[in-house]
Amino acid sequence: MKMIMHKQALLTRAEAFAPLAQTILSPDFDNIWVIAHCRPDEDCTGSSHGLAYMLKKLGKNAAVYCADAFEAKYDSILSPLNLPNRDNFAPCHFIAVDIASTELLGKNFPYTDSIDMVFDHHLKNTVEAKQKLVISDAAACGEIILTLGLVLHIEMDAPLAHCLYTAIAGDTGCFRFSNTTHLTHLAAAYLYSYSDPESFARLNRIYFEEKTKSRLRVEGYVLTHTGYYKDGKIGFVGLTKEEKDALTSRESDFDQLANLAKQCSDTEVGIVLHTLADGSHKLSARSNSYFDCASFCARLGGGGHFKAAGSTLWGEFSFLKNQIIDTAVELMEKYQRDGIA
Ligand SMILES: [Mn+2]
Repeated sequence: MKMIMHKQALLTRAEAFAPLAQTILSPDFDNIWVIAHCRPDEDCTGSSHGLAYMLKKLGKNAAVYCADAFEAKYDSILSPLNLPNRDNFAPCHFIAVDIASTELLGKNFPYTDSIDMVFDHHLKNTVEAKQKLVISDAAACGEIILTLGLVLHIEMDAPLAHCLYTAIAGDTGCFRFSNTTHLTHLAAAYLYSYSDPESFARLNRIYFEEKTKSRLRVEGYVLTHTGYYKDGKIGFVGLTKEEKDALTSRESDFDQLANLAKQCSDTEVGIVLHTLADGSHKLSARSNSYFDCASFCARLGGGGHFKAAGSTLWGEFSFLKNQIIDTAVELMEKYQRDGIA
């Protein structure tokens, strides 16, 4: 009875899925690459593999494409899916998942103009495709893929539940962020009924607790080097290529650092700038309540969500650092003038 209620609630968005589901079910729609964005996170990893697995259940040839490798922490959810390698067949159709803009397809992606379908939850999705479904109040793309599975009458099982749970837990910071809604919890409750609590607890431990020694070194650096501005409301930390190299060579150890730069109880927004191997600089901003990270990053050539946004910048590090801090301070002063901050 409870599961039926959850299923019905999860189908409240179902109408919008019909045209895309119809395309997917067409026999001509086969040999599909499901594309995850470069530098894949939990949401796009779980959503893309979950969707490819669903397509496999429909008897289709489907594989996941990603410009970058998936981290070892995903092995336990990905290997039970037994998906074919993308090099095993020539792709005819392309579905982009959790990809807000074409740059996220990765450099040298040869099929940018051939995207058939987009499933996403980023408000400003600029990927061109024949069919698009963007549900911006979905906390994770995993919620959208779950509903797609229900619309397509895909049989849920533990491997699929683990994939979609990974996606949803990932983008909500394990159900802590304010993008988490009652539908997010219903989706999780639905997925929980297809596996055991121990498995989900293990995934939570892997994604949210376990850290490598090198990651702990990076976190230690961020916590001790964050500079505070505007009465501590802005936390900023920058890591040049040299500073990063002294800590670790693993690029993934530098993901999601902006949350650490706002851990101080006075701090509204955490901002991180660090240099990537190609010489570009990655800017990330995460806020607690009123600081609009999307418009902040838009002023610096990027974009994203209200409380989580980013940009890729080119130029001299210290010049960019000053520009970023000035922009954040300017915005914070506006919030103070408006009585928001
Ligand atoms: Mn996402």
